[in-house]
Amino acid sequence: MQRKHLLALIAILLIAVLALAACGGAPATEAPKATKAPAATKAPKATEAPKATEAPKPTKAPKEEAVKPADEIVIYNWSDYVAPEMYDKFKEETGIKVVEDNFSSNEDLLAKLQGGSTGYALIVPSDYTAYIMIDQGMLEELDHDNIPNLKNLDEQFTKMYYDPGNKYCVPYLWGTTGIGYNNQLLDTPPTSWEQIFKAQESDPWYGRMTLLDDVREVFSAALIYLGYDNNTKDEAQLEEAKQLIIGAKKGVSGFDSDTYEDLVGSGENILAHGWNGDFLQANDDYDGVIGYVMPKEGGTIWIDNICIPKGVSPEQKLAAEQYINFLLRPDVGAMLADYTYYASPNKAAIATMDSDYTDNPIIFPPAEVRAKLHLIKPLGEFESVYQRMWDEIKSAQ
Ligand code: SPD
Repeated sequence: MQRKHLLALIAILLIAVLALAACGGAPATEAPKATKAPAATKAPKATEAPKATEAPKPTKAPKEEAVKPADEIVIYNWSDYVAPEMYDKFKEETGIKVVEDNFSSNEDLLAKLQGGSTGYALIVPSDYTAYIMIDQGMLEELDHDNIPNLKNLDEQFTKMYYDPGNKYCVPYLWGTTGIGYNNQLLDTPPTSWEQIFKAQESDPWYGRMTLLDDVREVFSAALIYLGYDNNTKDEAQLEEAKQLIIGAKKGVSGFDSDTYEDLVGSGENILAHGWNGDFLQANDDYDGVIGYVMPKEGGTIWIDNICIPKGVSPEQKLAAEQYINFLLRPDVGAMLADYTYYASPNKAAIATMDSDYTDNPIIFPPAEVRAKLHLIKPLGEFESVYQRMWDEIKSAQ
């Protein structure tokens, strides 16, 4: 090949190599793949919330502020139904002051509560009234964790028909209703309701006796005397009892549930329809001149209960439960029973008491007397018939 042809061939080859280099193909200059998005612009998955707005993980609920007991509560109670030092003792031990207000009958208590807010943290209804209140949703449920001394109750008081299991109430004291008399002014104790309902002007007690100011108690005495059920719904029987009571009014100085025992003790009166413990208690002031009998026809037996009305604040409820627990202590239960002379449902308290109390047949009636005692029962709508007749008795001349 001629030298000029060789040079031309080299020149062509050189141009071809340069042209190929200009069209790419070498790895060092590889362009980024078009489908590969840069990490920085990667879109978040649709279900993945951006970190900044992510909801906080649920943490433990904040601890509930512990309820502190109220520093003062008001109890609505029967009169002379507490040992006065009990309130002082409770205040010393807990700092909680108990203030007492009084009622004279279950009907007054019920009406007051039905009338609306009262400010009471504790009330003391009898069995049949506790039943009505529970039935009408008027009571708070008790927190048994705050009342460990419930274990001191005699078992029978945990099974009462009106509140099995003590869900709402705790039995406070129990007793009977009969006749008290002044043993200095009467040679022989009364034996029958007849002496009240059929008193003659010639009887020394005529005009010197009282009947309880209590519709169901007075009707019970009259119905039992007549030989009827003291919870009768028979209007003819009730009418007969009503006439009997109206007929007795002339010989009765009044209807009284608060001072009758003092009137007998002082000698102003000779007889009174009343509650066993009230007469025994008054004897401490009147040198034992008051006797008490259960008439041969029988009488009533009742259980009073301590309960918390609906609508109290959590602080008041706790203070009230602490008071109930205090009451159920053996020493405090004994103090209550010893002062009031009523029968205690607190077995642990009774175990600490002496035989003056435990063997007293007026406080704990023997079987033959128990057999003649009747509970007052709730009567539902029919209660209004008793109330109407009671109003007629009160207004009769
Ligand atoms: N002084 C206290 C009297 C308590 C009487 N409560 C009982 C009433 C039953 N009907």
